[in-house]
Amino acid sequence: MAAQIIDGKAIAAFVREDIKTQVPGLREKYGRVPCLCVIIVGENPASKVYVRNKVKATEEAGMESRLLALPESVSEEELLALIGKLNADDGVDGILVQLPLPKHIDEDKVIDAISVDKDVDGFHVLNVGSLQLGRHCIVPCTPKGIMCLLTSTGVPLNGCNAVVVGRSNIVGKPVAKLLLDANATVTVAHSRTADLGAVTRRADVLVVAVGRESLITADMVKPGAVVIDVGMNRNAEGKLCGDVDFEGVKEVAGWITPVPGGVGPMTIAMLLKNTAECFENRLGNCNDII
Ligand code: BQF
Repeated sequence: MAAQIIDGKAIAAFVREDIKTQVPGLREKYGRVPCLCVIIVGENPASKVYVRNKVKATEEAGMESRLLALPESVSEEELLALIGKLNADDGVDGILVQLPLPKHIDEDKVIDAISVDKDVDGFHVLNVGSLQLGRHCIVPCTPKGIMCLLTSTGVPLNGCNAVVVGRSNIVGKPVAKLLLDANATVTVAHSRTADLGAVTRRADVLVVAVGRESLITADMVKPGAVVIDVGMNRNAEGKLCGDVDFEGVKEVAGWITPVPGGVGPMTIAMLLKNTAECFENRLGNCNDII
């Protein structure tokens, strides 16, 4: 029997609608709506699309967005100075620097310059540390969206074998921690894993975030498994595709996310959630002092 398709686009639309209904209440309570500031450096076409998606979603939810587009030639000092200004701006609740940055700019330095309470991406070293320690933190958007998609299937994570393929700081490592928190037995596989198929075939839940087209084929998937495809690749025909051979794997898996329309839309929806969360964290605390 063919897999059920996890409709990330529909679930994301539901989350976005839910946030939209909450925004008037926030305006009532705090006198303004959450404000997300998105910084893009240079002309990377994919980054431009992602940034446009983020700004559009923010505004459709009734929140404020500010887009700051800087030339490729901007210096690290100038970028850090801008972030310093936004940190000090009480009207800004979330700051997002679209990655990747040009090679002459140190990404770690830039991310850690963002005030931790405005770090909507959850990439700041203190957010990463807090996530690993199980403390309160902003959870990175893509891992948070993946957990939301897994919950939507109703498949229990408690005691399951979860395999994460990919060990990036943005997806692999944080999603492994979230799965561990959900009581899955977690294996992290990567480019040096010996016999990847033998590892992935044991997975009840398989999350693939590598960036290689058709890395995961039907023979590598356990019948009935939940397969989450985080890949964003362009194939030979220029079409968007994931890391999973969707046509083959959907005949074996129990559940599968498509690309596009799977994890991607959830990343955007979770960004809106994180923006509202940063807003409430900041303004809620501020009211306590007054
Ligand atoms: C969809 C991203 C790799 C590297 C850096 C919807 C997005 C993508 C796809 C999107 C992504 C991927 C983003 C779909 C933001 C997700 O309909 O399938 C939305 O905008 N994303 C990013 O900001 O940086 C990335 C992937």
